[in-house]
Amino acid sequence: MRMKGADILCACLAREGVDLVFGYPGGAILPTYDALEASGIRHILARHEQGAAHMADGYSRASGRTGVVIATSGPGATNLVTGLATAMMDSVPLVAITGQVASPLLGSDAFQEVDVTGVTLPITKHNFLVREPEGIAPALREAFALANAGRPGPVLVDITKDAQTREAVFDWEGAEPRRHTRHLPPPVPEADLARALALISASRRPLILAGHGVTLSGAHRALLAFAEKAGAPVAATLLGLDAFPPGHPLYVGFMGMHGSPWTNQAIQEADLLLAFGMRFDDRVTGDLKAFAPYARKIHVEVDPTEVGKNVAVDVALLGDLREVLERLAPAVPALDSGAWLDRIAELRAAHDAPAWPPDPQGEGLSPTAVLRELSAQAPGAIWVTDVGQHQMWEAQVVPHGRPRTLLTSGGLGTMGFALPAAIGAKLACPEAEVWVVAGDGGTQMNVQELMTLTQEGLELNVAVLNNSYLGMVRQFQTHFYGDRRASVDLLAPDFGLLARAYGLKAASARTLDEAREAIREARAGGGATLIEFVISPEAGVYPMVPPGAGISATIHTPPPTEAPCSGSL
Ligand SMILES: Cc1ncc(C[n+]2csc(CCOP(=O)(O)OP(=O)(O)O)c2C)c(N)n1
Repeated sequence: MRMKGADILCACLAREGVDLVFGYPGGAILPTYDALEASGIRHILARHEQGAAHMADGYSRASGRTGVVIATSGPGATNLVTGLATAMMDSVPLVAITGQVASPLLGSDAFQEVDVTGVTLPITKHNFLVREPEGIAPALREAFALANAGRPGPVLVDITKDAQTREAVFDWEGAEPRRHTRHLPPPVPEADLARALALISASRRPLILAGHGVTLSGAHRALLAFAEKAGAPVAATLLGLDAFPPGHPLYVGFMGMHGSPWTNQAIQEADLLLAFGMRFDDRVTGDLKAFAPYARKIHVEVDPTEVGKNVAVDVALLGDLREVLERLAPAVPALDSGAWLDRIAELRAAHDAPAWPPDPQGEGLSPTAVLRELSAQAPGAIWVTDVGQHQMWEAQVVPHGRPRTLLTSGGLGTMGFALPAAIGAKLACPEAEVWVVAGDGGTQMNVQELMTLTQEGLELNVAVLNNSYLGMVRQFQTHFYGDRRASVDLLAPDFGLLARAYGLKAASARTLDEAREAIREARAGGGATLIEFVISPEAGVYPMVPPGAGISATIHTPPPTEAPCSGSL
């Protein structure tokens, strides 16, 4: 059947099961927008293409489905860049569709022309420039397959305007994807599994390091079964915090730069690390030379380029984590790890009383007390955090553990991520309670998406932890730049007025009682609420392993020079 390229594109989206896309129109993508209108696919109009990309990302992280974002050529497409890089670093499956100038104009510096495939080459798994309507269905099908094959990630399809308007035969079957199979590792050989099992059987102090791969491969149950059978404790990266039930006796805790000291110490004392779907990011390992000196290492990873990249491993099992764990679990022995679990309990007891992390020093409302209150009132929520101190306090304080309930930009650390990603998450899971946790800095980065939230009638709540600083940067300056505070005093608008201007309800809290009440009222419903929590400006996130240092250099408290409350604006 002959159809316009834009209609072919919409037909492909429908066949891929897409019923919701995010985007922002413009000249070079107008034929597609026109076709979308008639297609029945719901379109969420963001206020900025970066917001649209994070929405598609949040939608994908919350649901496991492929997020789709659409933008026009030139500035529309370049505005996607941060969103694509964010998804790339955290292995989130996205398909981005951009309009391109008409093919006769390509390379002529035409109005709104940018070499988008060139720009996005390093921040996508793959990208396509499509100049013919016949190329749309094969590129789209390939894009969806690639976005999800092996290690997931973003794929971009740039389509010239004339390819969208000209006609071609729509041949879905003939466009079956082929190339993506190259991205799938073959099944893990039995011999490799046997080598891993031999190392596991010989271990007395094993430690599982759970990363984002647990969620991406749907391996939560397989991980629990494996850990319980082996009697192996589990530590989590930031993106692995929702990989394992936090109340479980085998759960050790959050590892890395702001992780719990006993978790980091357990890594140092382990004789075997089982790295499951994590990539030894520098925020997790610190100084590689000092990292886990006594441990043999088994790495289960779907992306071959990650193996041996940062940390040399003894056995690499290349494949889908869930499959590997399901094959390993029946054969794994119950380890004699009782003394090791006692040792971890001892390490924990040294830090865990009365509550960990301790409330930060400084006058005023404590951010960790606010987050404790939030998680007590909203225990089943999806948490979408921005980047900065608040992100780390949230990771330390709020128990996660149900899959896809902590959405955060771990790899790229993108400020401005949380609000749009939460909009995507709420659209993916309309029944879920969704909370944004952001700083005053990050909130101002994509604040315009509050209007998208209101236009779509979404009920989600935004917690702004306002310390009048770019707090995390200020903390680094305190420790590593002699407390010289260059460009971190941040004037914020009146968040209450701003929220109301965007159609939200608003509250401000300076005491814990006010915080409690504001959270209660926000949860009572009747519309989205933005709550500003005016927190102690000087509060720091501790412990902190300095960048590039080993855990012996961990900083537990602010230096004596850190003046209380001097930075209030
Ligand atoms: C887009 C972007 N720009 C800059 C940074 C560097 N950065 C990391 S944390 C941070 C401060 C964040 O301040 P705020 O949003 O107020 O949160 P807080 O740390 O105070 O909780 C900055 C500037 C970043 N991560 N992302």
